[in-house]
Amino acid sequence: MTRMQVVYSDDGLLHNPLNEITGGELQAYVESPKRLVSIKNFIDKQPEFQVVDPNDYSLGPILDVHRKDYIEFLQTIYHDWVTEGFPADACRVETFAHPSVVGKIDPEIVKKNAYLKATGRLGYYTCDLSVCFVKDTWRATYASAQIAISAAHRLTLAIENDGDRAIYALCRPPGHHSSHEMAAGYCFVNNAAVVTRFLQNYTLEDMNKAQKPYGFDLEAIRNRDFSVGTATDKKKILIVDIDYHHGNGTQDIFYDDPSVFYTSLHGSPDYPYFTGSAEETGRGEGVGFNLNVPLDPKTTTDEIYLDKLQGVLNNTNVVQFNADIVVVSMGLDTWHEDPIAGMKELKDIDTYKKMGSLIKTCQGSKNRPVLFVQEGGYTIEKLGDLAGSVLQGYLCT
Ligand code: OKS
Ligand code: ZN
Repeated sequence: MTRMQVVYSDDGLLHNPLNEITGGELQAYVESPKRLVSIKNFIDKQPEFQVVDPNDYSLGPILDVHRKDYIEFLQTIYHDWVTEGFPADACRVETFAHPSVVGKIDPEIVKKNAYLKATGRLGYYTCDLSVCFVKDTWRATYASAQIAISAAHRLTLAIENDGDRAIYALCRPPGHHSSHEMAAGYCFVNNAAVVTRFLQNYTLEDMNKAQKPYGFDLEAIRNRDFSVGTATDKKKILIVDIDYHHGNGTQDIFYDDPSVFYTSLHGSPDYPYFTGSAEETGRGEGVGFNLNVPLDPKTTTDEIYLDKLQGVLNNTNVVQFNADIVVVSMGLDTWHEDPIAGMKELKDIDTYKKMGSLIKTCQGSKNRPVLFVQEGGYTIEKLGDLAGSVLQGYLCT
């Protein structure tokens, strides 16, 4: 295999908050549209990548992961915030639904209380000060998810026709911190989780039927019947999260589920602070299907990182799981120069090629389909090179 499709839309650029509160201070919003532009420019110059438009699968696949009231919140909060007289460029949380405040109260009552004010809803559904809504945040979030879903559909088609075995969803905002009813860490909809359920729930026929031309229209979406997958042979999905941060949202969504194996290598201690330890191995039927590898950001070299990644891919439980499809949460913020993250001793661009190569050869198979989903990464000028290296590493192996 020598080429790869890249699903992309300019709608991802529409989410452009001015700033966030980090380290106690107002700073420029790190998860900027420039990230997408940088990767897209790089991809456009490489002949092996073919950029394609997304299609529209409406809210059906998104609602297989996220609660309906949460998705409605994402669609309406900015408007309600502005209507209440708050500033148009800074729709974000200020009061949190901490367990000590709400833990003993019937959740339905808590939600009813939260709904009385926009600030209450922000506290209920969001989790930190990196989350900021602007006028078109929902539009960009919707595009991001549709890009990922479109990539899953294209990959499924290709598998059926003996075509490409990998595809790249070039999307933002990212997703892996977002859970069923929570936005966090620049994430609103968990794209990796949505494609995982889409691949499990939808037959190729379901996907073909659900597919409409992309053209975002909020009212049309509100009035549409949402598709439902009818697959009976639930595929086993391995999620490999190589973003610098722990994907707490993805872990949470699949924590009880033995049909999805979530594994993550991440810097620790660091954001999201409360999750990501090796002791988190799953719950109930999901025990043994969650694997966290926390790494020291100061001492993890290129060599150590690759060794740990290989260890994850060859882990006994992962090998035994024998996934049908691999979803890679591809963050690029492990790079040593990353302004908010970075393994300080991870400095060799070839390491990213080798990551792609390891993902291809994982578990002795060169043929397991792989869906790369873009997550974090903030060294704007370097992002194209980093993303391209992982993908080229995959292609050249
Ligand atoms: C707030 C930082 C919050 C988000 C950091 C993580 C974003 C990311 N000061 N996740 O993968 O890249
Ligand atoms: Zn990250």
